[in-house]
Amino acid sequence: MKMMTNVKLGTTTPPDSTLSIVNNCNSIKVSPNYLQNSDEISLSENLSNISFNSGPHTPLKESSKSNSNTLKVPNIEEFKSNLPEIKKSLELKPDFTKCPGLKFLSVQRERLACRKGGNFSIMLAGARGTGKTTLLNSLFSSELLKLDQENVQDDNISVNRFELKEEKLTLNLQVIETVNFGNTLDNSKAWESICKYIDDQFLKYLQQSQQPHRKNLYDTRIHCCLYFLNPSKCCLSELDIQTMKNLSTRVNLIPVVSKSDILTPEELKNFKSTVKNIFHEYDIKICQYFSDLSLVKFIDSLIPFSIIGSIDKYENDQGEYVRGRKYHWGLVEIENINHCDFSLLRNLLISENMLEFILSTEIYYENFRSYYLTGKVESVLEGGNRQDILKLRGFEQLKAYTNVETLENNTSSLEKNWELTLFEIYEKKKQELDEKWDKKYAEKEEEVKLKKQKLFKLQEDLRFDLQETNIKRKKLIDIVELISLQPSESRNISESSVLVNSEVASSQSCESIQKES
Ligand SMILES: Nc1nc2c(ncn2[C@@H]2O[C@H](COP(=O)(O)OP(=O)(O)O)[C@@H](O)[C@H]2O)c(=O)[nH]1
Ligand SMILES: [Mg+2]
Repeated sequence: MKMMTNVKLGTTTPPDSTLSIVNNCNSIKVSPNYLQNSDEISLSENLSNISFNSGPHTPLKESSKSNSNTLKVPNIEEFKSNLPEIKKSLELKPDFTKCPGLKFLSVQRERLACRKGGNFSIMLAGARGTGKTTLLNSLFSSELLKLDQENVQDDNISVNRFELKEEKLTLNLQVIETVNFGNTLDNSKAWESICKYIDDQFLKYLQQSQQPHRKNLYDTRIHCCLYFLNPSKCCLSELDIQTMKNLSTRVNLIPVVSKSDILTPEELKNFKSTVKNIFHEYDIKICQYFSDLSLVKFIDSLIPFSIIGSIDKYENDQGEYVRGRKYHWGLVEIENINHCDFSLLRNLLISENMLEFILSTEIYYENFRSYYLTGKVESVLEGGNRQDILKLRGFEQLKAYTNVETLENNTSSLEKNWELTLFEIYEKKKQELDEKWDKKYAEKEEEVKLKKQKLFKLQEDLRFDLQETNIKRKKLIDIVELISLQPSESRNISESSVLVNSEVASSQSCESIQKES
């Protein structure tokens, strides 16, 4: 089911603005808690708009939340008639008699931007349970993702896409979250999968832009990566340093200390200074391609941002309903800059500098593109040739690159032909060998068969001899018995004659056996 929910952003957005969220993968449930300050909730399902009015704006006591949020559906005609009349502003129309109207360029640009909408991709990198999903939900004050919901793609990366609407502007938000980062026994290469994912998005864009039709480029390049540092360790691991170093060369990196409410102010201060020192020591650059240098300095002074995430609202000492985390010792307000840097981060990312992130990504992309294409040239050309081509500029370089591509194609077709020939040779040799072995096998089999037959025959003869010998033996025993019954003199003569006969018989049988074998 495709569901669209209009949610008023409360404290961060202008009073009359609304934010609609369409999630193509999952339907979003917005808890009534988040809507306490909303004057209006409108739900549209299957493109038919139904509007609900929750009555006048009154802060709700916690105990009465569920009862007071029952929604009443008014008559639609009555509702339409009560809508304020939209007056077209005459002020916006340029008076060309007085000036060329250049000042209206920004208005035109705004209209164009609204029509086109925008894409923003944010990556949340860090170990499981560091509060990535909670921070995302807090940034947009809505339960965009459930805490246990993971739309995992390959390499343990979860990707979710949302369509956010605020007034006339549509923002296509892509959220990439690492799922099992650093959870294996050997984490030395864990950073590679994240960096590969970023490079893959650049490559996808590059390949699309090389196609003849580039009207509908699908841009999944990542504009910002929030790296979540584990607050319980209060120090950086080798993996953290390696990952951030590699990320900083590919994307606008912002390190954050999540769940900073579990640290004392002293611990947080020390952790921040440790991180700053490490960034300095390893020369890890933050948002290095921002055009506004004062902004870079500002971010540098704040990193790592201390973050507390929550979408629940509680009443504070002043009687206001604020987002925060409630403990037995008190309330932590996530939007209070004395408690954490959440508001500063949200302003930086969404409200004030989203365009800086998007524009600077073009430079990261350009670096990737140049590195990738240069690598391609290098892999084809050798030594001296390569140097010459890389020194060329403009059209000459394009021409040379085209030649390289042709060369590459030729090389690959040559390789293909060569592969085919090799395969044919291999197949032929294989067939020859098979035939040779079959012949040999048949010969050997015949030999063995003959030998077997001979052995059977020999066995048969031996058996026959044995039978003969047994018969002779029996006869001899009978003779011996007969002799033993005769008087002693005649017995001596007949015994000796029997012995002579038996010796002759046994020697004859031995000879016959030897002959046979
Ligand atoms: N104390 C505290 N807990 C938090 C904070 N943010 C998230 N959590 C809790 O940490 C747990 C993991 O959060 P989750 O957003 O799912 O982390 P993920 O795995 O990095 O996406 C959940 O129980 C959250 O309620 C925070 O700022 N402070
Ligand atoms: Mg998560």
